[in-house]
Order: sequence, then structure tokens, then C-alpha cells
Amino acid sequence: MSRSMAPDGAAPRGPAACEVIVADITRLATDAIVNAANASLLGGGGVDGAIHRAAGPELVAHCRTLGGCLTGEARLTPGFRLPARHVIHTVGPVWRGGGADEDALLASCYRESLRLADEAGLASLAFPAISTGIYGFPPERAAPLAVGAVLDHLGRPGSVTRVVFCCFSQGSADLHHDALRAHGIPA
Ligand code: AR6
Repeated sequence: MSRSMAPDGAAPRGPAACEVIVADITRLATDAIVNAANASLLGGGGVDGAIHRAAGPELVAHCRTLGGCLTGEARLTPGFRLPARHVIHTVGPVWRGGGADEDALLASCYRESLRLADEAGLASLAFPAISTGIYGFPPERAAPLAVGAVLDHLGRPGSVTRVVFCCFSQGSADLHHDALRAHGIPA
């Protein structure tokens, strides 16, 4: 789904800026892709491993200079050999049963990633379903939080005008579609 906007990018953003796809995020040529990283920022399994493999060794060399990242925060790097020009690395919460501030920390990952993208003047951004793999966050709980945080952010002015929820399974995509529909957005 796409949306129309003023050519100068100054149009207020809105829900129509969101889309849901099933894809390998490393193949996307959005201005930035978001990485579901760990606190070291030095790579790992899942989408993190795939992004580091596709970006090449320059990415981990660059990440070594950053000194890590706290849960709920985000860091911007170049995309190196990726089709995306940038990577925004964010550290999602490990699921501990729901009583360890996991919801707020997950929402913060989306918010902080969007904030960095706006700060860098980027227009398009793709998210994986942060924390819902190795970190064990229930996907049916994560999708509405992700969609809510993104829609909330898009309600304010900024450079990002296109957000892609890049799901790795149809089940995950269905959850994001449902969450968008719950906000009255046909998806
Ligand atoms: N493209 C899009 N989504 C993907 C891809 C891909 N290529 N590969 C996996 N996913 P996970 P987490 C989906 O485990 O739960 C790493 O070791 C996956 O199906 O990658 O935040 C880090 O270093 C799931 O829906 O991230 C951390 O230690 C989603 O991406 C830890 O895993 C997130 O799954 C972070 O765990």
C-alpha cells in the first residue's frame, strides 16, 4: 500500500504509510532496515546474523566502535553491502513472562528506531518482528505493540513516510494485518 504526499516530503504522515510484506529483510532497498540485535551489537543468530552476513565484515567492524546498545535503544550504521543504505540496530527485550517491562521496552525499540530515522532524514524504513524469535516475545502480543508504536510516531511530523513491517512468515504478517485493521487501516 502506498500513500500520496507532497513532493517536498513535508506532508503530515499517517497510517497509509504502513505496509506488511513477507520477505527476507536483507533484500530490501529501503533507506534503512532495522536489525533485531543484542546488546553487544556484534552479531548473532536470526535476522541479526542474516544482516551481518549480507552487509559484510565492514558492519561488525563499524559496530565495534559503538560500544554496545541498551535494551530499548537504537544505533544507526551504514548498510555497507546491503541494498539498504543504513541499518538501525535496536535491542529488543528478552521475554521473561511479561512482568519485566517487556511491552514498554519493545515499543521503545520501534520509537527509537523511527526517531533515529527521522533524525537522519530517511524516508523509508523496514522492521522485522523484533524480539519474537530467539528472544521469545509472544508474536500475537508484539504485533499490536509494534503497529501502535509506529502509528503513534507517524501521527507526528518527520521525514519517514513509509514503514514496512517485513515479516518472515505468513502467520507473522497476518498478525500485523490484524493489528492495522484494529486501527481501522485496511491491510
Ligand atoms: N528477514 C526478516 N525477518 C527475519 C529474518 C530475515 N532474514 N530472519 C529472521 N527473521 P530474531 P529476536 C524474523 O530471533 O527475537 C540474535 O541472535 C524471525 O522469524 O532474529 O529479537 C540477536 O543477536 C522473527 O520473526 O530476533 C539477539 O541475540 C524476527 O525476525 C537475538 O537473536 C526476530 O527474530 C534477538 O532475538
